[in-house]
Amino acid sequence: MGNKQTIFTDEQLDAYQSFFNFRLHGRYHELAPHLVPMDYTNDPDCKLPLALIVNMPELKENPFRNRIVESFSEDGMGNLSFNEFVDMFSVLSEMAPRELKAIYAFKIYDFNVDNYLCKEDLEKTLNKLTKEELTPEEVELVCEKTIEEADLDGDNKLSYADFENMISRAPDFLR
Ligand SMILES: [Ca+2]
Ligand SMILES: [Ca+2]
Repeated sequence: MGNKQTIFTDEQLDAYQSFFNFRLHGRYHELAPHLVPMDYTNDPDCKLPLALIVNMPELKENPFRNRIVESFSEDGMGNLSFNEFVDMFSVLSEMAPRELKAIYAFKIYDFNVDNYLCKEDLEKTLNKLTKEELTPEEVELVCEKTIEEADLDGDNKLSYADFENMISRAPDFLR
């Protein structure tokens, strides 16, 4: 339909994407020149370990750096192929759609990877966000309140649907 509101034309977006990938390939290669080939035309089977990636300047200061990398890693260990590396930077970029950011925020906060945010997940999240400035009692209280308000189906944990509903009411949350 004719209601697509984009700032860029498709051609501009493609060009942007190619340039973005090209630059990222440079970054990826730079992290481990002995592991990463320059030529990616045949999609080489190559992965970089989490320890190298979390030290990149974009992630280094981020309290969720390990969880971010793990969330994009198909093997769950935090090793990233070049495609996963591109996906990660796409979601972290300002241009990423809100919906995509929400999906990955949920994955990142789901520390025990059971597809729900339980009280323990939220406590870990909050401790990281507040750099442990709150007392354990305060953290517990905030997490209990959050679940109480966002848990639509009453199972005492947040499914993605609960989470989505919660952030739609608090638009600043994803920042
Ligand atoms: Ca969980
Ligand atoms: Ca629920």
